[in-house]
Amino acid sequence: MRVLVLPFLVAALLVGQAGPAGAHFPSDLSYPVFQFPDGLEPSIDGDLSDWQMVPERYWTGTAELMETVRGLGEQFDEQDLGVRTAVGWSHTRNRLYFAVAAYDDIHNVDRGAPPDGIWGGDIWEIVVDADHSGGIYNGFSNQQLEDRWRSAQAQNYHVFLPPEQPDWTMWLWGKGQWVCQLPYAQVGWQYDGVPGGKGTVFQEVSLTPFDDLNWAGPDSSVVHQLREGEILGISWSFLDFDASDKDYDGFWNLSHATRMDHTADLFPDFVLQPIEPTVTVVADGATASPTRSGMAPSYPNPFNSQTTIRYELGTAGRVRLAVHTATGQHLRTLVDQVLPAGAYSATWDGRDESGRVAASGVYLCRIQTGTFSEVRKMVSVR
Ligand SMILES: [Ca+2]
Ligand SMILES: [Ca+2]
Ligand SMILES: [Ca+2]
Ligand SMILES: [Ca+2]
Repeated sequence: MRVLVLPFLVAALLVGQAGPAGAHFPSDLSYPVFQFPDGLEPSIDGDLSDWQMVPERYWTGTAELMETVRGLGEQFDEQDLGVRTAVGWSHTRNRLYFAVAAYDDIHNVDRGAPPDGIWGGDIWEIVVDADHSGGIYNGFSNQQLEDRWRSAQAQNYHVFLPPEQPDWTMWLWGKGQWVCQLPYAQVGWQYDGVPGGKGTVFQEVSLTPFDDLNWAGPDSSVVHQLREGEILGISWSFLDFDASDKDYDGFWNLSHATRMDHTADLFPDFVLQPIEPTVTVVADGATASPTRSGMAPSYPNPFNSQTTIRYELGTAGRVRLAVHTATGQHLRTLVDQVLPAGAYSATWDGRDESGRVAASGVYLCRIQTGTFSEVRKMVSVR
């Protein structure tokens, strides 16, 4: 971890250079950012079903956080605050996506009308340093520097969990509030509890990455172009207020350093991943995309050890492919995930969910998507 000396940083900024990339924190650790294929980017509505395709290794939780204000350290209590988070990106749309499911025992007590009333409410702070410049982005020595350079090297977004007022969902620390709205940013959320009670907030955020953010507006700012394989500095904090609006019940942050709210050198590294093989289209032709959905007869059929089921999706969506007995009893799920349009295959080895070999006989393979379903017979001969 490196703490920059302010005069040096200001000098670097004034000649138009980024600050040196810091040794990010914690060191020797990076997090993956899931690449959403074209057409499968999440809808920012608080419904996290479009994140089901994101494999487990992309998810982080309460255990990765450190409480740094009250002194709890790693002594988290998921009955007080329990979170599950993931980050995604889209090459075509040049956007970052964040998802959280946050359980809290006392969620978002109404402290009054915004903007003053937001303080003392539960907040998810997301900080982004897209070009990995590091550097100070808040707390400059005079107002002129503060006006220009706050949020320039990195952006500190406050996302309310959940917002007390529907039109007050996100706030940028600094003057550049224009980035908190479409087309630059969007917040969507759902909450299964009542304000002041316990419950889980499901929230999605999309953000535009910046090399330089100028509060004056987009014309004097520089959008960062996301590239596969590059490292971004990203962190977040969960500011949990419960009974009191004066004291944090917990200030939990991924960076493990409270001063990440001033210095982008303290952000963890996030690496933009290629598209996962599990969501890649197994296309018969290089650019072929089927226009109709359907399932072919399994082959071989009858079969002895295994049989292959080929199916095509005309549109992207959730697919369930399962084997049932002749009387309709569920035996085995072969596929249950969101897939892009394309041609696929799945194999059934004649075993049930617990690995037991099913007896010889007739079985049914059923495919179901949002728009069609089909059933085909398979005969097992042992
Ligand atoms: Ca969604
Ligand atoms: Ca709490
Ligand atoms: Ca930066
Ligand atoms: Ca709370």
